[in-house]
Amino acid sequence: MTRARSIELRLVGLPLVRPFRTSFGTSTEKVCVLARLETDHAEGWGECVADLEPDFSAEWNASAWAAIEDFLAPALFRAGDVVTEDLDGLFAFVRGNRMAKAAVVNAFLDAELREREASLASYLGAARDRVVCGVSIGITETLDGLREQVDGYLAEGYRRIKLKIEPGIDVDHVAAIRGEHPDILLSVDANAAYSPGDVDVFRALDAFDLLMIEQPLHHEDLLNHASLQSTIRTPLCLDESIRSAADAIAGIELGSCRIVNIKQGRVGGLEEARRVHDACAERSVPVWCGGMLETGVGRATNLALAAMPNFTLPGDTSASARYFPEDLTEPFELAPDGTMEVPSGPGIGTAPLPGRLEACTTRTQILRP
Ligand code: NPG
Repeated sequence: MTRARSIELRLVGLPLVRPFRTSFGTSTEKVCVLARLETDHAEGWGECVADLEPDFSAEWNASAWAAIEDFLAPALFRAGDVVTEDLDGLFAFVRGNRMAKAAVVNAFLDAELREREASLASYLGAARDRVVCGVSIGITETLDGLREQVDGYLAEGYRRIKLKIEPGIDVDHVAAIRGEHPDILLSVDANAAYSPGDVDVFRALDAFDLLMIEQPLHHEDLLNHASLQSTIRTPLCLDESIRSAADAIAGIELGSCRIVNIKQGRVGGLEEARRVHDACAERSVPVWCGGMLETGVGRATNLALAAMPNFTLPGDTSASARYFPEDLTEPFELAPDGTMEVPSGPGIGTAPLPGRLEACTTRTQILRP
C-alpha cells in the first residue's frame, strides 16, 4: 500500500526534428502534460498523451490538466493507502478522460515499483529484453520527400515502415514505396480519414501486401470497419476505436479488425493496456505498441509494454532522435538491427533530466491533499 502525497503537473514543450503531418493536422512541437507523483518513499512519472487540440481524441492538454486537478488527484488523496490495481476502480466515477487517468495511474505505478525496486517490464511480465522497432512517417507533399525519409529510416535499421495516408495522398505513394522496397514490412495509417464509400481506395491498397491498414474509418464506426474487412484481404488494425479492453473485444468479435494497436495512454494507462493485451491474446489477435510522439518518459513506458508476449509486431517505438533534437530524458537509441533495449531499472527506468525539464516547462502546479 502506498499513499500519494503530491502530484506535480508540468506542461512541457519540445521542438520536433521535422513537422509531423497526419490526416488531421501538422505538429511542429510536442506539447504535453507530465505528472510527477510523490509517495512517502519514492517519486513516479507519468506522461499524458493528450495534445494541444482535441483532434486525435476528445481530450487535450488543458482538459487533462483540469481532470487531474479537479477530480483524479482529489480522489487519490482522499483514498489514502492504495495499490495501483485500485486506481481504475477509484477513477471510474470520472467518465472517459482516459489520457488524464493514464498519466496518474502510470505515475503511481512508477512510484510503487521504484519503491519495490522492480522494473515495469518485470511487473508486466515481459517476454523479451529488446523490442523490434518500426517508424511512422508523416504525410509528405512530394514522393521524393517520402522516399528520402523511407530510405533514411531503413538505413538506420527500422524494421517496419508505416506511411500516414489521407484521401488523395495514398495509393500512388504506397505503390511507389512498395515498388522500391518489395520485401519490407509496410503498413498505412489513415487516422480515420476515409468513409465507407472509399472502398475502392482500399481495394487498390490490397494489392501491395501491406502488413495492415490502420484505422481507415471513423473511430465510432465498428460496423463499417467489419464490412470493409470482409471485402479486402489486408488485415485492418484499429487504433482510435480502441479505448478499452471492451472495445477491443467488440472490434475483434464483430470482425472489424484482425490486429490491435495498443497505446497505453489512450486506454487509461498500463492496467487497462494489460487487459487489452490479454483480451487480444485470448483471441489470437496480435497487437503492437502505438506511439504518440512521446518524450523519454512515455517512451520508456511503451518499451516495457511492448516487451509483453503478444506484442508480436514491430511498434511505433522509435528512437529519441527520430522525434527530438534533444529528449527530456537520456536519449533512447536504436541498435543497427532495428531493436531497442527495454529499460530494466526500477519503475520505468528513466526520469527527466532536471535541467532539461526546467528548460522545457511552461507551466507548473503542485497538487496536495
Ligand atoms: O512514433 O510516436 C510515434 C508516432 C506514431 O503515427 C504515430 N502516431 O495516429 O498513431 C498515430 C500518430 C499520432 C501521433 C497521433 C501524435 C496523435 C498524436
